[in-house]
Amino acid sequence: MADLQAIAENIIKGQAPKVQELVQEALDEGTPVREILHDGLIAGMNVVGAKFKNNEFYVPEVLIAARAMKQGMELIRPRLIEEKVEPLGRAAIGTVKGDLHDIGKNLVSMMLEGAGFEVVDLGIDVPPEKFIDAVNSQGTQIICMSALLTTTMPSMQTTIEALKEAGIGDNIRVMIGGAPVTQAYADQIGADGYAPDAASAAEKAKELIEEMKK
Ligand code: B1M
Repeated sequence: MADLQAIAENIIKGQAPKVQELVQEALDEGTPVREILHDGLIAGMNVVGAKFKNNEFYVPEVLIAARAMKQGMELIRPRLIEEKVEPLGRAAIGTVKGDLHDIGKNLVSMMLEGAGFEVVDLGIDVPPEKFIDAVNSQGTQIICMSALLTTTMPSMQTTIEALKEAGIGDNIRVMIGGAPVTQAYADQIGADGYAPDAASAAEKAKELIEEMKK
């Protein structure tokens, strides 16, 4: 019997080689790929997210756990595609135009992936057109914007306006975050969601996807 609990535990410990070994074993034994994903990899990242939120884990532990998850994902990705396993949702993430800070954005991206989202990472200094293009060409459902500078926060509003002008604002959800960003700012510029940290961002994205299904 594949030990999915052990996969989760080794994600939490950030033991990438052990995760790979256990995932491969589970695949060889014919464990359904959905189970490996949900009860192994995602289950582990959920714990990592909770620990990060409670300040039991800091950035390095999350990065190491996320690396272990990514290596496990590499092994199952071809099977997920083959078996047409749908992701929880499709998100595109980027640090907004003029802003080069990407550490927090990368953490959010990893937590979203860990929660079961397909994530397109658009990188840093992302202009509105690139976000629009992600929606049109990748089927993005949630646009995630990060800003670390008070001077680049207005790029979030510009992007929301550009999404509306492109006629796609109603079909997607927009989530924002970053150290200077607040819920009040999100309300002010018409963003659908705000999260103060990477673990909360994954939870908020799940909420937004649920809302969209209603
Ligand atoms: Co810059 N920098 N920086 N910097 N830098 C800050 C942000 C600053 C607060 C430092 C300071 O003055 N005390 C200040 C901003 C002041 C302001 O506007 N309020 C600042 C400045 C001024 C600058 C420059 C202008 C400096 C200069 O050149 N004169 C310049 C700007 C460059 C540019 O972007 N155009 C600059 C450059 C840089 C470096 C390149 C040197 C480097 C970035 C390297 C990189 O990212 N690859 C850097 C760094 C490292 C910082 C500090 C030290 C650390 C930022 C960080 O990574 N934090 C920062 C000071 C500080 O915070 N102590 C500072 C860790 C990270 C995990 O947290 O990004 O907040 P954070 O992400 C969190 C949450 O915010 C949230 O989740 C994450 C994890 O929990 N979150 C989201 C983030 N995005 C989210 C999106 C979501 C939801 C949640 O939904 C989509």
